[in-house]
Amino acid sequence: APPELWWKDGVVYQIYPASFKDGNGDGLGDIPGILSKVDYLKDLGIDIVWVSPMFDSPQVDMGYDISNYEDVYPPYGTVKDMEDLISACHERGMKLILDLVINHTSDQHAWFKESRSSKTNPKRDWYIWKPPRYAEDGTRLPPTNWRSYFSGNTWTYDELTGEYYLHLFAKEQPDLNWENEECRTAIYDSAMRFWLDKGVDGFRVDCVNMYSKGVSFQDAPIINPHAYEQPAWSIYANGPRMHEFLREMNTQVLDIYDAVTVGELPHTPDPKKVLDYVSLADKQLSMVFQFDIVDLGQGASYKYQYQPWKLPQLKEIVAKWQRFIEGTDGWTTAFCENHDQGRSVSRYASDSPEYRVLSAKMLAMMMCAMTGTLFIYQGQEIGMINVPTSWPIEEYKDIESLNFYNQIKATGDKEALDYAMTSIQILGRDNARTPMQWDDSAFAGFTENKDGAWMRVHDLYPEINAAKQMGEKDSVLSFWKDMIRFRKGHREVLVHGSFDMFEPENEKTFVFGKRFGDKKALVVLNFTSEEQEVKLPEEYEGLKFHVGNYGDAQEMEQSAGGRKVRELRAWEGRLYGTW
Ligand code: TEU
Repeated sequence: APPELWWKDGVVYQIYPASFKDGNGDGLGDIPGILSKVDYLKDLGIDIVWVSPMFDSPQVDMGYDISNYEDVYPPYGTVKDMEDLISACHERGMKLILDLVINHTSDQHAWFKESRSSKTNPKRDWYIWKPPRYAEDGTRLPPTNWRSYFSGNTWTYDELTGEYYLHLFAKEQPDLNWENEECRTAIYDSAMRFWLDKGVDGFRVDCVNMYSKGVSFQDAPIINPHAYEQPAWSIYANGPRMHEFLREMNTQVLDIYDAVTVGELPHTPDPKKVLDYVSLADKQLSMVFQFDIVDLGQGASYKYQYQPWKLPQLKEIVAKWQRFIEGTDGWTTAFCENHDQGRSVSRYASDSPEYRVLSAKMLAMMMCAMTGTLFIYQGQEIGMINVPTSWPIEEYKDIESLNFYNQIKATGDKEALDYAMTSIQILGRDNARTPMQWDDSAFAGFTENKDGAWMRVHDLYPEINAAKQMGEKDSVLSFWKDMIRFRKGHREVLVHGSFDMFEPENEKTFVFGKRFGDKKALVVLNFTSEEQEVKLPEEYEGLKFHVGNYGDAQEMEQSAGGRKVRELRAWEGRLYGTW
């Protein structure tokens, strides 16, 4: 790839600072903790480290509520620690990217404090303020009926000036007004140039399609007749000036630093619309996270209303976002975990004691064979799984899960509450936020604090931990390491190849091929706990076996001879190539 596209072949590792590694024994992860694990990341084969928000913050939403872009949350460390981390990554040939959270700030940010102080404050217009509406009987109503991501209305009334301010997330996360040019300029300076000047290589851009809300602020259509607040993303996402804003951000900042960006792009199922963000010629974003794969199983209007799904749905999603760049100048991403999602082994495969290791390796094989920049979330490389279903709601910390749980609890509907809890157990964000399991010492070696970690450590840490897996050739960690190396060794076909899917309707197995020039790779995966037969597709005949997640796959292949059918065991995956 040309040098400016270094990020296409990169393997990215996402760090969630609170839960990665505690360096000072206070029970909370921190930047010195990350520094102590930089060699671990290098050894895994990581090219780009993405650190989730470590900026100063009241932590209402785990740092996605920033009170000062130019400082670090003191329990995580200092700006100097970040400079050391940037150097440590660069010294090892790795890049570092930060989270860019610029749809909103914390209500404790100096900008918002000024904005709310009076209607005539120069920063009043930096946030979105609107007068109340009134019902016929005189009741005061918010400007729109929009439901916030964290339950309740997106508008909070401020007594001091008698107006409402907008917040798509928590009321402590007021939305910035991107229509205001001064505000945009301040964002570019404070959230971006400040860190780019220190050497960071780019950003994961939070909520990248929500900055342009339009100007009409109309009510959302009523989907749930039992509530006032309605899901409103169809109104505020992908607004009219979105691309204009991103082009401006690119020309004024990103392009000058050759910075990479990966935008978070929820609510955008149309490939043409996604391409509008990532077309290289249009100079907006390098790539995005399209949400279909992580939305699988979520309720249509409420995330935590789990909907069972079947394998053809997953396959169609994968195929769609593998293929959407073909014949274009856009780029795609391969990911199935992050800090907002349940663990992939639990969601897409099996986390039962017999199958979780096989499942984790099978998913690793699938991910490492995908076209696009590959993203791994901390703990995915050791096959961490969702929190045990025996944990009561009191162990959960996330504002999104807790607010939804309490909203349902208030209705007194026991059945609905059970359903919410089951859904949170599968999809809840806390599943990804339990402390990283480093070894089998107390609190998984995450912290030396005698009172433990800020969030309960997963009960299975004596079995699922990095130190144990480091020493085992057939562990999930070793498998990931080998797979990453394999992916890099065959980068054309695996990272850049075109995608073929076979038997899209098959509910048990996933068979896909990759092509680049004369080179082909074939991946066959069994997504069940029973034996399944797969037919090797004619177009991919005569390939050589290269990787399997069962130790004896090579022997099985030899005894298969020239046959065109394979018996795959529970959660078995095999990869073949023309080379
Ligand atoms: O998430 C924004 C987002 O689009 C939501 O879908 C999000 O995935 C959340 O789970 C709601 O269901 C980003 C961050 O990734 C998330 O952690 C933050 O809470 C949010 O922005 C606000 O900054």
